[in-house]
Amino acid sequence: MLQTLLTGFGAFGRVVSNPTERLVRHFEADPEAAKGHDLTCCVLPVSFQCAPDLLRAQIEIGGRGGRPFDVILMLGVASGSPHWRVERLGRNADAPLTDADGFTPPARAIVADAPNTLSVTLPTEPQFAAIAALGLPAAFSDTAGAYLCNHALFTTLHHLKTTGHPARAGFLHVPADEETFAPGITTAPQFPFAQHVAALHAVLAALRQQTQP
Ligand code: PCA
Repeated sequence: MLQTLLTGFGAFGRVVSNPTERLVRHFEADPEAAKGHDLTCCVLPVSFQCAPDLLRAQIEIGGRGGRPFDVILMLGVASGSPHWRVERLGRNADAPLTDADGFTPPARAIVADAPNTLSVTLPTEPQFAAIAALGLPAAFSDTAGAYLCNHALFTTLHHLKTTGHPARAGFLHVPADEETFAPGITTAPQFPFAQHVAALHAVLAALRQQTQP
């Protein structure tokens, strides 16, 4: 059984209901949903000040019985995306974009004296293939944006690297679903939440095959 940390984000900006929060809650409520994974589920606030600390704390606490995580799969909504985006890189750069706390970070490196990019350590091809096999649009991505998702991804990859923690970490950006925005305010692509659930099922199954400890 893999010890797996599954994270999503809460609401921010025009995203009144983040599908990744609902996905994490959905899988948390049904422990059988992710066969082969002992899931620890965590919904993060869209907060530059809180999210990285919460992630680091959860990684140090570990999964069931304090066992170290084998897999860290982070989810975020890419609200204008027509694809499920399998992220390949975290970038060491913030942009002055305001978070849900009203905080705006300066445009600068996230971690001074760290590399410009860090590669995710979960295998990406099986995630892509799992989503595509459902007939859903999947894409690889070399930028997780310049907002909280990238910030959380980069700080987590950096933390794992500098502490020598064995967990493998990755990030999946999902498109909007029918509840993401208030009605009528956007023409962004939207997919039924049931497809989000199916995609995450498939990705977790693929990761189980690829990452047995
Ligand atoms: N998406 C945002 C932050 C939280 C989320 O779900 C992003 O792509 O950075």
